[in-house]
Amino acid sequence: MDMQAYDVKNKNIIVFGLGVTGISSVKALSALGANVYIYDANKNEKYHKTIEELSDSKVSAINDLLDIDWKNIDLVLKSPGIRLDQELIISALENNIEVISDIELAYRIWPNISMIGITGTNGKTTTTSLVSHILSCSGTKSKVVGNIGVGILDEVLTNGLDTTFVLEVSSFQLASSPNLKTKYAAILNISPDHIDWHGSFEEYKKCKIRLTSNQTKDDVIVLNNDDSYFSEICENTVAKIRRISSINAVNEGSYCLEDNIYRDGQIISIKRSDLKLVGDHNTQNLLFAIELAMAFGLSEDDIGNGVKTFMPIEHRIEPVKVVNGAMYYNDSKGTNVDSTVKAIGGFKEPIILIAGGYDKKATYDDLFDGVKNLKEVILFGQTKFDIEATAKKYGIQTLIVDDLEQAVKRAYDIALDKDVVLFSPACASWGMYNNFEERGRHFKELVNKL
Ligand code: UMA
Repeated sequence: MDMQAYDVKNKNIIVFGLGVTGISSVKALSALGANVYIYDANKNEKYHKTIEELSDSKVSAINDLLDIDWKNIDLVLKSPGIRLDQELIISALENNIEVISDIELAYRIWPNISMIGITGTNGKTTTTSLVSHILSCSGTKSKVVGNIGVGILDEVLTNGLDTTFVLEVSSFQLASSPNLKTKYAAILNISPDHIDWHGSFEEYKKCKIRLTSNQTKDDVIVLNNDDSYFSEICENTVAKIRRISSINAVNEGSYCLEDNIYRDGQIISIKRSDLKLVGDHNTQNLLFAIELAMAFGLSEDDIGNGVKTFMPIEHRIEPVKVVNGAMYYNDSKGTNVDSTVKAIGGFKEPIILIAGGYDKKATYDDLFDGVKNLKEVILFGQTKFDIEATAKKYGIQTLIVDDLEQAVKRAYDIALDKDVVLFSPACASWGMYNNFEERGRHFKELVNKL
């Protein structure tokens, strides 16, 4: 059943949360003629600055929840991180006002939008970037959106409906996306994550599976044959199932044996080694990208060109090398605490973190608070003692060294199979290097010599 396009013109919409999602949504909705009301629980300096920047748009800020006249509100658009038990959401539901995600709203406004949806516990960002890159290489206008850090609404407005949006979608976003449907979708894998937010693994899993539950038999879902929840997802979809495996031969899908890739039992011209990213998980990401791109209608040659030219972004969680089973990553662009927090958050494996650098008088609690997989933090540079003192408060093991060379040597000495060695300094490079690029290149040189 085709959905009727939803017109937001003159609708009164509350945008709850003013981060990446909120800002993109406010810009787009006011451009589309909606009356936008902004609410954010944290009215800090950044909030006031953003409100000021948005003051040209048709928006008003809500200072107190009691000021909301629910009779006049048509919709609440919720930022993904916000939990469903927040007072504003409860009040909205009591007043029979729907609370949805920005992605759901994009789908309602533009039901015929060309979208490829990708979810899963791990590998979303790489697969999303790879698919978009393959599409672009083949001459298809394409843009990454969603959990990859890009609010969808403003992107659709600025890029237009001749674009294919490759959507990285999180469980938080799916929790508030009851009707969302993409013609092509992939669920990469499911393992326990964000249980605190969802309340249970069952809920989390249900949200992930939702990416395919609205699909019809004309749509395509790519699934991981090696994943524990493969059968359960199959039971919950009517879409055409394509599968991938990095372990076994599969029919109706793609698999990889050594360097060869087979699709529907036939060897194809794309090789595993055409992709410059290492690791088993990236073999799966590659197979997913191939299946999605094929379903989308691209040729093997076009896909092969895209795969060969896909470059991990230099210095941003850039895979460098596997040494004795441990994976080394260069995240020299992690020049502040937040950026390093994000890099750490990207791994479930035990992490040996190399950090430290120029002193910007930051506080380091966020690096360690609630983090359970830091095996050791190796520190150098001006900030080494400050970071060490903070790590100690959280019971995390540290070691101080003189420079990056010693740090890499120490990491090499203690790293075990499947560990991650992450160089993400949380500080600027100044004082020891001219810039983060030079620092990152030095790290890679040292690792490549191991
Ligand atoms: N806020 C409230 N009340 C609350 C909680 C938050 O008012 O109870 C306000 C905060 O003050 C803040 C805003 O809401 O101003 C933040 O909203 P948000 O946490 O949803 O963050 P955004 O900046 O909008 O970023 C979100 C995603 N963040 C989360 O899901 C936590 C980004 O994914 C995503 O890239 C972006 O939307 C665009 O889609 C990040 C993430 O960590 C990378 N995702 C998780 C993951 O990948 O594991 C799911």
